[in-house]
Amino acid sequence: MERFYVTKGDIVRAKTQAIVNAANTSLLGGGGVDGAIHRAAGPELLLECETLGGCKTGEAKLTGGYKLKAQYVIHTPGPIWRGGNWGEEELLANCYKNCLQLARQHEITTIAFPSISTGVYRFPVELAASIAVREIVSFLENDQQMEQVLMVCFDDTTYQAYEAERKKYIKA
Ligand code: AR6
Repeated sequence: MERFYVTKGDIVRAKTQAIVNAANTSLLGGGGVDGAIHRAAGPELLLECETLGGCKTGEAKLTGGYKLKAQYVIHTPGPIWRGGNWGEEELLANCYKNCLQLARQHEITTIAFPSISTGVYRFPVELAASIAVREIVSFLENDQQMEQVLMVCFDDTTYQAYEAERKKYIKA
């Protein structure tokens, strides 16, 4: 999986063509990574988001990146963790699938993801990491166009969870 990397840092500084925003269904901004992306992109991002009519959990919508280094932002509302019996795992998998599909439709070749749903939405990080890495690896196995997928983790615990999952896919 030489096209997939796990890194630690702030996603607003990512030099990829697109960055993913762990949004909410209104797409009108919030805290966490969503707040950081809107602050760094500037007010025009919110103006474009206001035209989109929100987004369902697990789906994805694309906007410009404005003042960000990234050309595009792909917004996806992750599921709120409610104990695991409310389709949370499938919804989180859909976030990764739909973001990657949308990226492919727009001929995006480099993309960075934050750890969707594991902040305010309280999705357990190890489980989230196993779902995210499985979906990214499976996408890359069937795609020749994507050159780089980055997971940008904000803290050590998150980084370790995703890196441990990534290592499971490296052939011995
Ligand atoms: N770069 C990378 N990761 C970050 C950054 C950053 N700049 N800032 C935070 N994280 P969260 P969620 C990490 O809460 O759980 C918002 O209000 C953070 O440490 O941002 O999907 C939205 O509007 C955590 O590991 O997203 C929604 O209402 C991960 O990003 C709600 O929060 C996700 O944490 C979405 O909650």
